[in-house]
Amino acid sequence: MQAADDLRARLRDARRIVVFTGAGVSAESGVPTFRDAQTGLWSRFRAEDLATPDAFLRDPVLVWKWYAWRRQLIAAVQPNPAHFAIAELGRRAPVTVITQNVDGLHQRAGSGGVIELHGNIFDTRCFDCGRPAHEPVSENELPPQCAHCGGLLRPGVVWFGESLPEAAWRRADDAASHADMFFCVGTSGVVYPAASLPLQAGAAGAYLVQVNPEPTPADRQAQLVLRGKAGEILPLLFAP
Ligand code: BJW
Ligand code: ZN
Repeated sequence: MQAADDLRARLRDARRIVVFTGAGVSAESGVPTFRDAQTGLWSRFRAEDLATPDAFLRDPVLVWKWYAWRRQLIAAVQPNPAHFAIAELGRRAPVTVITQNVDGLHQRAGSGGVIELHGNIFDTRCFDCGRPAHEPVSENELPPQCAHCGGLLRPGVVWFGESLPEAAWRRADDAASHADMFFCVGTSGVVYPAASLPLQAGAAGAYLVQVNPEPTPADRQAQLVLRGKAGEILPLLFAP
């Protein structure tokens, strides 16, 4: 109770709040996480077979089938109470949402200015010339081709070994180093450079809050570790 009151007071006084999210924030919407032992995507598929440029060049149809399946799944789900609580906090307070998620659920819940570190699964661009493609990708004509250069089209996400979008990374880096409160929600904290943001915010003096049912490497740096589901904890934490 004391901790909850203390947190509410900090939230009221905070001038720069960052909410940094990972796959766990969308788990309660029905989007599989990556690394959860039973339900995570990597328990059924190997990351290196699907989420690297080499994997794509080796078998673009296989990779596209995986993304087409996930696009369909994500289009059919709804934001959950965690997304809505974050959007609601953003209407009352100076919040920057930084997400590793590619599902667009924060935006659908009403958050503005969301920084997408790993792209968006619904974007498509050319692997060769980089131009965006706006036509829907048909599952019957895989792999899709670029109308400009004939190269292969790819999903607009960041794979292992690729750099993060420069502008998004700059904004995230700036927000983390100037935050006075930093909420780290539903991420295993093992994928870099994203995983460095909470550590960087903590080192710069932010009050670091960790929300996750499981332990994570960033727990040691956190002032407050809340073990539980984002969809249950955030609506309580961010209630007006
Ligand atoms: C709940 C919950 C509930 C469940 N409520 N919580 C050593 C040092 C630094 C870097 C490296 C290194 N070795 C290798 C690297 C590079 C690599 C990396 O970090 N690898 C590590 C795995 C070791 N990083 C990169 O390659 C990045 N680029 C880069 O470094 O560029 C520089 C460079 C250039 C050239 C060569 C080398 C370097 C790019 C990383 C791109 C990540 N891409 C993915 C796929 C996106 C596309 C797609 O969706 O298909 O991004 S991988 C995947 O992991 C996805 C996620 O955004 C990301 C993070 O996962 P996240 O969100 O944390 O999910 P999970 O599943 O891991 O965790 C879920 C959590 O939720 C768990 O903790 C649960 O407990 C919790 N949870 N239910 C709250 N209800
Ligand atoms: Zn092209």
